[in-house]
Amino acid sequence: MDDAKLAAIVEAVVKELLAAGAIAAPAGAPAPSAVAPPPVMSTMSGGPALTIDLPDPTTPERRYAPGVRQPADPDGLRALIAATTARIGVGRAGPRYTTASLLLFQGDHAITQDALYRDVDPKLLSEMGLFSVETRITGGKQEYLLRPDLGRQLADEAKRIIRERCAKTPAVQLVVGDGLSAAAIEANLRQILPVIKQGVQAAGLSFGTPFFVKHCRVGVMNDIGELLQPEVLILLIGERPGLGRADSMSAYMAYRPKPGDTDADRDVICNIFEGGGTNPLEAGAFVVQLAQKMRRHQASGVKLKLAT
Ligand code: B12
Repeated sequence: MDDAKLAAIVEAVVKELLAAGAIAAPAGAPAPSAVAPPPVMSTMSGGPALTIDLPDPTTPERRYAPGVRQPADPDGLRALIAATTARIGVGRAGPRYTTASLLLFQGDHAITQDALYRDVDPKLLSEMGLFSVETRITGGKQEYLLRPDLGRQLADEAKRIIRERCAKTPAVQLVVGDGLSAAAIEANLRQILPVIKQGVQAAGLSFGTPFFVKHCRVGVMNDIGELLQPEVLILLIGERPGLGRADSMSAYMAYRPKPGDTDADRDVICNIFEGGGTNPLEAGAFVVQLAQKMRRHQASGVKLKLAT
């Protein structure tokens, strides 16, 4: 592009910005010829004006609205979008995301981060009758994310408390861990815990003293197994949140877990959440069934698969 063309473009842009009041005119400069109407402003408590010119992108109608301009096959596009929760058909502005699509992504990412960095509400834990212990993580969530190995081991103090407060050698021991989503525990625990407890007791099995582990990873099951020696150990834990989906919980289960066990010795019932996943009430019943199956075959994980 030659210099004259470039200068003309710069001049036009500056003129537009001056007209909109976005930049101040240099001293002595002539006033802009045409003054554009100001954008719609909403002022919060006398603070700086904030321009909102987009509808909320998080509503279900907006979230799944096709963003492609003039699609060749509009019905086909709608059918594709309806077939998945993945972000497809969102359209683009040149080579970039549209602003609405970018805002939606950032909003969903914020939900994910909140679920991960927040602690489970202590009121919920006391309502469910759970006392709380911690793993070897001492440096908060940041260390939890960086050191999964420490999240797989109970702190010495936790071991002492568990020994003191829990019944030993129960048929079924239930433990709840925050894992990667506090929101998942808060969304599902009230429903699933009573179903599991009643199901275990109705089957005539002893139900150990349930408790909560903060900064918890799945591997902590081995330490708990060594301490309490349950036949079946159930760990309800928050799954890694997806974008905008933070309420999904898993039940990891093992038969007579002990130090050295791996995920090959465990089973998982995953995607426990209302509205699209396994409903927590149904999941609770399924967990009890699986616990009975583990006891019957005296095995879990790959060994259980081979035995059935
Ligand atoms: C992250 C993840 C992984 C990671 C785990 C690494 C890590 N350090 O986090 C990797 C990529 C290694 C992985 C591998 C596998 N995974 Co995976 N994984 C997940 C995911 C996305 C999140 C799990 C999570 O949030 N855990 C909670 C946190 C707090 O636990 P954690 O202690 O940090 O991490 C442990 C668990 O994630 C566990 N784990 C991960 N996957 C699996 C699968 C099984 C069967 C078991 C017992 C344990 C297990 O391994 C980690 C180390 O102990 C889930 C999806 C979901 N919706 O849950 C699938 C999921 C659990 N995985 C699944 C599967 C099938 C597998 C594989 C068997 C795939 C394969 N064919 O190889 C392997 C098994 C690996 C193993 N550990 O033995 C399925 C389980 C389905 C089922 N009901 O059996 C899920 C639900 C995905 C799906 N929808 O299909 N996985």
